[in-house]
Amino acid sequence: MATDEAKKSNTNVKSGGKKKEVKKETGLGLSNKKDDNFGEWYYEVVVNGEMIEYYDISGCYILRPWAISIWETMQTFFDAEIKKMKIKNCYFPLFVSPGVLQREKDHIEGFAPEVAWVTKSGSTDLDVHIAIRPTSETVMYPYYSKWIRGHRDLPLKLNQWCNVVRWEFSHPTPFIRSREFLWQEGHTAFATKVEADEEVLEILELYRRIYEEYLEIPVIKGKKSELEKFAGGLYTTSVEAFIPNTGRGIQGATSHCLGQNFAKMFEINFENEKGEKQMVWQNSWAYSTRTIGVLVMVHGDDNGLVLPPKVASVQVVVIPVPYKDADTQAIFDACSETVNTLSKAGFRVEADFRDNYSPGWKYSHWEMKGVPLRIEIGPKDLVNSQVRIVRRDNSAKTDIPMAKLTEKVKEMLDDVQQSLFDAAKQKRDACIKVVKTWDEFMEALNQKKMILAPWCDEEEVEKDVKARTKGEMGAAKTLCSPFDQPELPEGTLCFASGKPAKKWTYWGRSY
Ligand code: 87F
Repeated sequence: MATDEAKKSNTNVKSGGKKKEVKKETGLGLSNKKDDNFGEWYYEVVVNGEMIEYYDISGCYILRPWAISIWETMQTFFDAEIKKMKIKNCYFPLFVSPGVLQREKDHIEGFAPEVAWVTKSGSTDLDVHIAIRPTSETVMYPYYSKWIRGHRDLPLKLNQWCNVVRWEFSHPTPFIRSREFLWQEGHTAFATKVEADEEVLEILELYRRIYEEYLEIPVIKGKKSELEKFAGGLYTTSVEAFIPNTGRGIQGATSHCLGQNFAKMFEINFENEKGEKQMVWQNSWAYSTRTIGVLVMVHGDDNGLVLPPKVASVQVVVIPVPYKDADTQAIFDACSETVNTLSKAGFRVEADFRDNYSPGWKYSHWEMKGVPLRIEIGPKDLVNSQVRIVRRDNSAKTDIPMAKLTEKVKEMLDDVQQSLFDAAKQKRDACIKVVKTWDEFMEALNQKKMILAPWCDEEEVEKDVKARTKGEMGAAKTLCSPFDQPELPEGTLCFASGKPAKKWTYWGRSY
């Protein structure tokens, strides 16, 4: 795979450094196919689809309007939902003092190499170095300790939309693994564990909805193993997606119950109704711009991005198709009218009137950007009072009478939205393999499957599976134990240890 560095300037360069030969005349099109060279295909799609521009610091990317508009749609949904739950937005500083960061040192130890530090101002060394937040527990919790006094101060439910920095050393990938990314982080404190437990699942359900109802990506809700959970917390829940092309699971979002660990560290106490001092119960939860990467990987195809209508900033693009002797002005007018009609009906629609590009070039351009529907209007359409609608997801072409435009566009957008989910689910489900023995497990792993296996739920056994599957492609680990558990008959044995199985768990390689 070409390096991050090499991709900055030219996305049409193959790994070998040779320029691609095809589609020279337009400069459009991808030189890599999704099924042949997935990694390179992904880099090309995010750049040519105008979501990402490479930046001169490795692992950092420019998020262009086409990507940010998707982020904003998810943000609007999630923000409204958490406000219904009485969670309030706030903003804490980007910088963390070393003292406060150390208070969390037990579990931060593993993360320490990823923390970026400010050590200078101008040419002067700072007396006290300042960390850049990789997550905001240590930034926020000292103030939770100050603000929470009595039971009337609870629950305290805050969220912030911000950027965080984690100086990753493993292979950076736009959206999926970047050194700076955007997320929301929710941090809540309750008087009781019952309330905390309930919120963990309520938030997880919102994450499921982002993936399944907006991005049309099937996810599995479940609990992380002891080894894979957030070490600072009590338990971790997640939504897990799967990328069929690489055979890797990907954690879509996490919702943690922190228990009272941080309350202990940061002395977040309150006086209950009886005047007794108690520690709060806390949760934290996040989803990030990684969602966009999963979207691209799951739905994109050899012609570029494929966007679900709900998150596409342009849902319909109207392209005039003038012929030599046709009445160009009349075609342009029909396009404008189409845009007006559809905008008034509430669709996000744009016409591409640029006169320096051919209709064919425009088709490829908007296909690359993943616009769900394309409307073509040419002389024949004018005569017949119709438009031609082409679906991005399956290339189906339909001629629609002008009189039925709004109704048909609505129908087709809904259908595209649903079809994307159905196709993604079918592909994902075909990658799930249920196994009972180690041999079946290894076979499925080699076939890039997501594996559902009965497990004894012992940490040592998971470590052992990791060790036994170590290799070039990375080791297998648990993805989650699904909340939706198939029946586990008495006497079922763990696929890896042969001990009695306690639960069904998903395993696989992962991002
Ligand atoms: C990297 C450097 C320093 C992850 C890190 O998941 C610290 C950390 O604490 C770190 N990478 N984490 C865990 C983050 C846990 C938690 N934070 C709030 C979440 C949800 C949002």
